[in-house]
Amino acid sequence: MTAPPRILSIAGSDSSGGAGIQADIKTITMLGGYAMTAITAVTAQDTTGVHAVEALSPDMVAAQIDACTGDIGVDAVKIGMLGSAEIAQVVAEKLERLDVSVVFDPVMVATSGAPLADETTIATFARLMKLATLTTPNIPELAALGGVDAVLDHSPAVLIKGGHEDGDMLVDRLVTRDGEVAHWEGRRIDTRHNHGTGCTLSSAIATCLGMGLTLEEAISRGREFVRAALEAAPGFGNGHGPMGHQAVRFR
Ligand code: PXL
Repeated sequence: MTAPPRILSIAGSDSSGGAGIQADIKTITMLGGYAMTAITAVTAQDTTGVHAVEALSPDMVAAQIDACTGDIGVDAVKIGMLGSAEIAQVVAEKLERLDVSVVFDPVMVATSGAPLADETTIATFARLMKLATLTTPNIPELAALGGVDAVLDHSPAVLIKGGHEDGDMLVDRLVTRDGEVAHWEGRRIDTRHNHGTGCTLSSAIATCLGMGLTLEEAISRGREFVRAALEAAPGFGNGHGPMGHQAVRFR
């Protein structure tokens, strides 16, 4: 048995289990990775919305990162919800000293529409994009970051996720400073149970990068994982329900 890739998710906790840290642990585990976490904030939420948010102290986030990197070690990192600008700065400080693949999901709002990052936190994203291997905005996030050229000023690669576009066929595009490198087209999976898709995709890509796959291979596999988990959504809750990570068997 070969050792699993060690994946660190730096993200917020979603009590309902569909997004955030919980989605990341399920994704990393189902893909054969070893999941570790640095929790930035705790949310009380269900499939209908976010009812309360409490960020941890920056020191506590730093201590979690140090504990993981110092003992077990890390092969790849996923960054999701940051909780505060101070936490974002501490995360950047820690990761700037690590030489591993980093997938940065610039989380701004929850699937339910609740804000998960304030203006001052979003202002720190340039520093995180700089250290990221890949930044994975959806269309509204890309607009808030100033468009693809603005993102590429900082991040070497951006995956523009087309899930918020209209129409039946959706396209995700991988763009670097050399232009579009690859794109993936897929038929829309028509479901309201799409909570946690962004978290799941970014942690799946991080896991695959940690296994040594190329960026394009990692994105392909990550997309397949998200689509399979969407198809397997159990239909829980009255709002945007969770995906079915537990049902995806790839190996
Ligand atoms: O998908 C964005 C996201 C990130 N992090 C947490 C979330 C969500 C969406 O609901 O709850 C903790």
